[in-house]
Amino acid sequence: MPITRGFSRRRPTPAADRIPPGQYDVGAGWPVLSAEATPRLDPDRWTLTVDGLVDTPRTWTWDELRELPGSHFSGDIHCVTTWSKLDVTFTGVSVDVLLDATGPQPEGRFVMAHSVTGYTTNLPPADLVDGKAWVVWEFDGKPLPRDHGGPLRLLVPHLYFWKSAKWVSRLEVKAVDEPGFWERNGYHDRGDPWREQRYQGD
Ligand SMILES: Nc1nc2c(c(=O)[nH]1)N[C@H]1C(S)=C(S)[C@@H](COP(=O)(O)O)O[C@H]1N2
Ligand SMILES: [Mo]
Repeated sequence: MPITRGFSRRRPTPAADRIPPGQYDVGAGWPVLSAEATPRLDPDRWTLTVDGLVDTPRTWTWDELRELPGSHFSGDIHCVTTWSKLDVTFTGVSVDVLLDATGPQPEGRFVMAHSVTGYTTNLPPADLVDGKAWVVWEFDGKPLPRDHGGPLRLLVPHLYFWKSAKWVSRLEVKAVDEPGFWERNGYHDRGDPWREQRYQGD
């Protein structure tokens, strides 16, 4: 039986439903987007600090970090420059583990993520807890490439990817919200891809 072209509706693939508005599937590639030169960092001298308005500020060495209970994220990431990458897997430690160990105080209603390079991005704790954010050292079962933030990057996959600070070295819990690097340069404070919160005012 002939089927009239354009008449049969293609059922949306599950993948299509996973692309937020204004985004496209970048496929197998993974663009590198860095405002700074890629640093060469030695994991053996790496530390990650959680401080500011917390009961017990802490600094983990690389080995200490790797001994914390690890977990995986499998899912999709979305860059504000309109690419989305589906079905990626990262391995690291949930930010919940780091915050539970340090005890953010009630006045600590904001977090600034700092990279060793000086890059910053601001988030409310609500976007970092309950299994929504990680610090990760592995991508698809291999060490996180340097260009993509190796040895360690923040991963906040439910927000646009600029919130996922590469070469992250510090989570600072703060009382006041201050914009990070891209937020000062016009990007949205929160950056929810499903609401297309790309720029301030969106
Ligand atoms: N330190 C640092 N982290 C960063 C950035 C950056 O320029 N410097 N860019 C952000 C932006 S805009 C995006 S889209 C992602 C890009 O990550 P990728 O290069 O691994 O794709 O990293 C985010 N984290
Ligand atoms: Mo981005």
